[in-house]
Amino acid sequence: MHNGYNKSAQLYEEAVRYIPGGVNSPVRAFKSVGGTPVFIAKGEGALLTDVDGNTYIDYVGSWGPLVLGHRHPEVVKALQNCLEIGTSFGAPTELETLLANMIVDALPAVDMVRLVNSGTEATMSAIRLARGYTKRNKIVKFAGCYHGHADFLLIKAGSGALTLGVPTSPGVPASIAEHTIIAPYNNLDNLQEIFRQVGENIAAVIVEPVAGNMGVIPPAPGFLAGLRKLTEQYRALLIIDEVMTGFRVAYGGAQVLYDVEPDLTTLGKIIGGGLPVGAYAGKREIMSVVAPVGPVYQAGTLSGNPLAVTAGIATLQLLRQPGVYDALEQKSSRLEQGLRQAAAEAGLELTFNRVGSMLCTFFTCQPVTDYDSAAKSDTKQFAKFFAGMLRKGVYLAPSQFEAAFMSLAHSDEQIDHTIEAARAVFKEIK
Ligand code: KE4
Repeated sequence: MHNGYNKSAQLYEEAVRYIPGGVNSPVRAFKSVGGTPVFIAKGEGALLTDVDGNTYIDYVGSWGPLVLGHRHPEVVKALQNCLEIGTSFGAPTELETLLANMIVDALPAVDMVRLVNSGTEATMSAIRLARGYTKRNKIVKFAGCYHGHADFLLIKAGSGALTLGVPTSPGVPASIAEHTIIAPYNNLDNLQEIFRQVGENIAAVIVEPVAGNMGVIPPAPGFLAGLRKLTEQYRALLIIDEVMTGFRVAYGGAQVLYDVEPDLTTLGKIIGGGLPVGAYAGKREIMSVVAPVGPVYQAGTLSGNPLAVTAGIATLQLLRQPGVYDALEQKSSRLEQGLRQAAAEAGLELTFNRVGSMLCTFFTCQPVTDYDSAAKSDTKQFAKFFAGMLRKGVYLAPSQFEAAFMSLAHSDEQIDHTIEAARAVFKEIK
C-alpha cells in the first residue's frame, strides 16, 4: 500500500524557498521525469524510506557510492570509532596514507594519490596537472560523458546538463570552452583525425571507461586501447575518469577490467563509502609535479579528513574480500535477465546495457553506443516507467541518462520484486 507523497510535497514547497530547485544537485529535482522529488527519511541495506513512510528498493545508491548498501554495519562501526578521535584536523593522519596505499595496491597504473572532496575536484585537478605537466592547453572529452562541473568540462556534459537538455552551461566563457574538444564516444577514427590536426596541443584526453552519464555505454572493443596508443603517440596524457567505475566494475576499476594503463586516474563515490572523498592519482613522475613537491597548485580544507577516509577504508576493505564482484555480477545479471524477459513479454523493444553492477534500460530499440544513439531514447516513456516503478516501491535514477546501481545488499527477493514491478509497468506503459 502506498502512502502518497503529501509530506514530500510539503517539504519540497519549503525547500524551493531556500535552495535552487529545492535540491543540492540538479538531477535530484525529477525535472526530466516530472513530479517532485521524494524526501528521504532513512536508508538501510538496499532500502530507502521516504518521509511519507513509503519504502523503496534503491538502485541509485547515492549515485554510486553505496555499493555495500546503506549503513553497512562495519562502515557505521568504523565511523563511530573515528568519532572518538575527531572528524578533521587539517593535518596529516595515518589513515590518509592507508587509503592511498589501498588505491595504489588496487591500480597497477598508480604510484601516488592526492585525496580531494569530490569527483569534480578530482577531474578539475587532474586536468590542471596534465596541462601543467605537458605545458599544453587543449583537452579532449567525449560527447555525453560527464566529469563534474568544472567550467572546461561542462561542454556537452552528460549527467545533469544532458538530462536538463542544456548541453553547454551558461557562465562558461568562450575563452575557456575553446580549449575543450568534443569527440564522439567509441569512435577512434574521429579521434585520430583530431590528433592529426591538433595533437601537439593536446594536454590530455579524459574518458569515462564505461560511460555512465548518458545511461550505461560500454567501451567498444579496442576503444580504450586505441586511446592509450593515440595519446602515447602524441605525448598527451590519458586520464581515465573512474569516479563512477572505480571499485564498481572491478576491485580497482575499469582500467583493471579492460587492462588499460592511464597516466592519471580520477576517483570518487565508492572510495568515500558515502562520505565526500575524491582522488586523482597516477605515475610518480607526473604526480610529483603537484604542490608542494612541484608547481601545480591544488588544495582543500577537508581533503583526506579522517571521518570521510575512514568510510572509504572500511568500504574498500569489504570490497577486497573474495567473491564480492562475483556476487555483484550474479545479482546484476539476475536483474538484467528478468527485465529483458519482462519487456519481451510486454512486447516492448528496449535496449539493455550493463557492465557489472551498472545497468541502464534504454527506451529505444536501437543499440546505444554513444551520445547520439542514447539521445534517441523515448524520455517520455522512460518518465512513465520511472513513475510506475516508484509507485511500486522501486527507486530508479530520475533520468533516462543515468545508471542503475546494484549493491551487495540487494537480495534475490528484492531483485525479483523489481522484476515483477517492471513486468506490470511495462504492460501499463506499452
Ligand atoms: P561529483 O563532483 O558529483 O562527486 O563527481 C562528478 C563526476 C565525475 N566523473 C564521473 C564519471 C561522474 O559520474 C561524476 C558524477 N556523477 C553524477 C551521476 N551521474 C553525480 C550525480 C549528481 O550530479 O548529482
